[in-house]
Formats: sequence, structure tokens, C-alpha cells
Amino acid sequence: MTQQTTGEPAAILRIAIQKSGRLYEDSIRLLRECGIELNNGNKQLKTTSDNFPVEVYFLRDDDIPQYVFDRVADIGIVGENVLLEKNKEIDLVYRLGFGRCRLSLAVPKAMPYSGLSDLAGLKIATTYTHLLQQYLDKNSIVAEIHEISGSVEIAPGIGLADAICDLVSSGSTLFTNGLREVEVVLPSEAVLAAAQNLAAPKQAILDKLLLRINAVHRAKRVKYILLNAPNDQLENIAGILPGAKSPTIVPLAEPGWSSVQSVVNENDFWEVIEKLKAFKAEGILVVPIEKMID
Ligand code: PRT
Ligand code: ZN
Repeated sequence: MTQQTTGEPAAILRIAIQKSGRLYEDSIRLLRECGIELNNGNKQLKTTSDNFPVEVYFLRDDDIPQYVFDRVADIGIVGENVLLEKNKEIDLVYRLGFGRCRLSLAVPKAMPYSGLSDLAGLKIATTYTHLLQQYLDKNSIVAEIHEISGSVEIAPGIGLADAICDLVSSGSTLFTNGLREVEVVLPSEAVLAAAQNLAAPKQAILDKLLLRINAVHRAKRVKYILLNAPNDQLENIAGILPGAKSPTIVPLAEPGWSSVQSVVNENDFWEVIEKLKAFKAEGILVVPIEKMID
């Protein structure tokens, strides 16, 4: 628990999340999966939790880096694209795996494009002026950056720019606007960013939160597997099912058979199942794991 000296309030970690929009649902879900029950999740300016020492602030995503930098909030959940564009001195502490997209350069479909040098001298519309400038500089391209605040994808169609730099996920917005993605400037996902040098009691709460986030993430990458196998195959089966340490093997009532329980990585999953079948495994059950802690 957080340390409390007499008369001083217990430490609270203030978390900024997006008020509404693409990251809102997943941010709330993550906190819930970490066992943090929010008193009211819906659109107050801020809320608290009775079972974890946090206060959650609901903000526009663009404001989150500044709020964390100013220490109005201690940590924030925001797209890496916004974090890097705002360029504040705050730390990226965890990649959260949702809100995936990429900041990309796109040109009209009919425009010939053979490489970055084709962008030299063109006018490029974007809301990500800092990231775009950095990218052009790194590649020694001189182009005119035209800052606009929204609907970037329509800029070439109305003669406002020759190309654009904007976020893409499925690519359908580019397609319907007659544009073609030509370069990825930055792959992005939601991240947890924190103010630098948090006071020790706040850092302790953040460490607890990170342990929980890690447990939730690990659990998503693995499945629990239960199966029955003839005893003469147990050695083979144990060889492909390492489990957290080694598989649990329990004799069944039927002589010569055992029940085997283990953990498998999602990536190896189908390959493991095929090998298990080859080793005469039967009654294979696969169950999701809610949390996984070392
Ligand atoms: O109100 P507030 O300022 O908080 O929200 P916002 O409207 O600025 O942001 P929002 O909710 O649209 O996005 C929040 C974050 O979600 C972004 O900063 C990204 O980190 C992430 N994200 C993931 C995306 C997308 N995918 C995405 N596809 N943000 C925006 N888009 C837009 C993109 O700008 C384009 O208009 O979706 C369109 C492209 O999508 P596709 O699927 O057609 O390619
Ligand atoms: Zn925004």
C-alpha cells in the first residue's frame, strides 16, 4: 500500500485519458482489466476509484502531453503520434497495443511517384507539422508544409496541397479521396506516458499499475490448454508443452492415461495442436487466461 504519514493525504496517481474518440473505450477497458473500478466512467471531467489510488481525468487527446508535462496529471494514455508531435519532455513508459495506425504520406493516385525525392518542392498538408518536418529533414527533402487542423484528406482534391501527411488505419479514407499511401512516417499505437521524476509514492502506484498491465498483456498472448494423453506419449507431449515451468500431469481414473495441463503461446498455438494430435492427445480444451503473473 502507499505510505501515509499522519495528517498527509495518501498518494494518488492522476491518469489522463481521452474524453471521447478512438482511444476512450480501450483506455477504460484496460483500467477495468487491471481491476480498477471507476466510480463513474462516463464523461465527467474526472473520476476516482474506490479500489485503486487513482484519479482519472477525461481530456482531449491533443492536450494530454501538455497536462502531463505541467504535472496536472502524472501519467496519460495517448497515441504515440500525438506524444511525439507535441514533443514534450515526458517519458514513454509502455506501449499499449491498441489504437494502432500509421502517420503516412499520400499523393493523388494519378501522380507518378518513384521515391521521396518526388516530394521536393511540393506543398504537403498535415496537422503533424513537427513530425513531418523532422521526417523531411532526416531525408534531406525540402517541401512546403501547409498546416491544417482537420479533413486533411480533402486538401489535394480542392487544390489546397499536392500531397498529405495523415493518420491511416484501414486505408479506406485515402482510397475514397483518390489518394495513394506512399511512405510511412511513423507507425503508432496508444502508449502510456509519464511525467519525469515522479515522487516515490506516485512511482510506487505506477509500478503496481504497470505490473497489472503487463499481466493483462501476457495473458492475452497465451492460452491454457488441457488434454488427455496415453502415458507412453507423456514424454513427447511434455517436450512440446513447456508451460510456465513444466506441464502439470495428473493420472486419470482410466489406467494408462493422464491429464496434461499447460500454457501455450498464441503464436505457436496451431502448430502445437497438430503435434499433440500426432502424439494421440484427446479431449483437448483451450481456455483463455485472464491474468498471468510470474
Ligand atoms: O476529441 P479529441 O481531440 O480527443 O480526438 P481526435 O478526433 O483528435 O482523435 P481520434 O479519436 O480520432 O484519434 C485518437 C487517436 O487514435 C489518434 O491520435 C491515433 O493515435 C489513434 N488512431 C488510430 C487514429 C486512427 N487509428 C485513425 N484511423 N486516429 C485517427 N484516424 C483517422 C485518420 O485521421 C483519418 O481521418 O481515421 C481516418 C483514416 O482511417 P482509415 O481507416 O480510413 O485509414
Ligand atoms: Zn485530438
